[in-house]
Amino acid sequence: MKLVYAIVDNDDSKAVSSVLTQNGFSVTKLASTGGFLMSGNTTFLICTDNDRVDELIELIRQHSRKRNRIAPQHNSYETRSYSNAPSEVSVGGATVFVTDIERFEKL
Ligand code: 2BA
Repeated sequence: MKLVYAIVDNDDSKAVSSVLTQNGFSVTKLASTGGFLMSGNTTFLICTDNDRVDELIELIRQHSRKRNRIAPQHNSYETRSYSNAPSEVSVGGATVFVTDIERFEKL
């Protein structure tokens, strides 16, 4: 079994949640915050059989859009520099981590 973590934009969270549930995946949603933009995103935890991981990732890919967001201004203490200019970063579709599950139990 695998545990998949998928970080998606909040605006895609409902669509991702619906399609995964409709396709028989069990899903836990966590409210999370990106360390760079410091804005909310959604982290999905999905435990599934090895042979469904590719299908799962494809469903997430199809329902997670790439977006441009304005990054906050960052101070650099090392160089004592400060940027006033807002800059854009590309966010998503989704950031996905796949990990092994050593043991899975429902008690
Ligand atoms: P954030 O940390 O808020 O990052 C939002 C976007 O800002 C990133 O999009 C990336 O384009 C940019 N970015 C992030 N860190 C940066 C940095 N140090 N310098 C310049 N630009 C930076 P994505 O890569 O699509 O990531 C979306 C969200 O997924 C992230 O939100 C974070 O919550 C999560 N994430 C991405 N990569 C991760 C990783 N290696 N480990 C843990 N979480 C990750």
